[in-house]
Amino acid sequence: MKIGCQETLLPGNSIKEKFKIAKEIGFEGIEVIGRNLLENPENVEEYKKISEDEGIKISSICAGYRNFLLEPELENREKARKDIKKLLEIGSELGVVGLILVPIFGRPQISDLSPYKNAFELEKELLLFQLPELVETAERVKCSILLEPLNRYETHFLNKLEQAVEYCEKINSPYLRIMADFFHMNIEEANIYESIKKAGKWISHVHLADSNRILPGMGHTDFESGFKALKEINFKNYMVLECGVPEPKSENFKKSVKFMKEILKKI
Ligand code: LER
Ligand code: MN
Repeated sequence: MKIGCQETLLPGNSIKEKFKIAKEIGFEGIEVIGRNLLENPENVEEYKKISEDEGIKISSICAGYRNFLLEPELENREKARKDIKKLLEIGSELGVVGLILVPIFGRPQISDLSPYKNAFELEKELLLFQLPELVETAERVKCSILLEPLNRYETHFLNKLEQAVEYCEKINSPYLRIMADFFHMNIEEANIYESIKKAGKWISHVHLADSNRILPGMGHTDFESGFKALKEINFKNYMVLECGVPEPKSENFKKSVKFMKEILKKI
């Protein structure tokens, strides 16, 4: 298991400086923000070069597409699919594990057609209808789509790992996977250890934050049982920090990495 960090959390005034600092702290990967790359594709080469020069990999792309797959307007869904495909291509050039995908934030936007079908049932069908086209690109460019369940205050749609598993099983592609976020799991899963074990076959990426969404070790999440489950499913990919970082940042990052490495040694 490799520990990484989202680029936006890192101190430093340039991409190069951020990568240098990340390396110095002891991170093994950096998650980049999709929107920057989508809007400035000329930066892809720069990221690649800096990553090679500084000896630290780009682990993943976080979101970046400008619309959502479950919007009611055809035009907006088409825009979302176009951006997602472009980001998968960028991800492939950068050699990342995958692109994180949230099908929709907030409440349903499409109409409820009860008693025929409610909005949630229609959304499930709408997602399944669009996934094959996206998975085809993911397979071609060899960059996974990483479905991310979020807590109930951020989305009504995918809240638990087992809900994401449903789509992975139906589509059954090595390039449609799940990312498990400790912050969301801490709110939604009854037992993080059991949930990770059950979804194990599909988990390709992890986000890290403690119960209060600051650095692991600064809240009350039980990382030991979660990391143990990840070890038991033979998870070898990145666990990336997505959380607040209290000052002094570099010092607290190091403390948190030490805290996690000690757990990893123990399990
Ligand atoms: C949002 O809370 C989150 O966890 C992000 O990773 C969404 O892409
Ligand atoms: Mn997350």
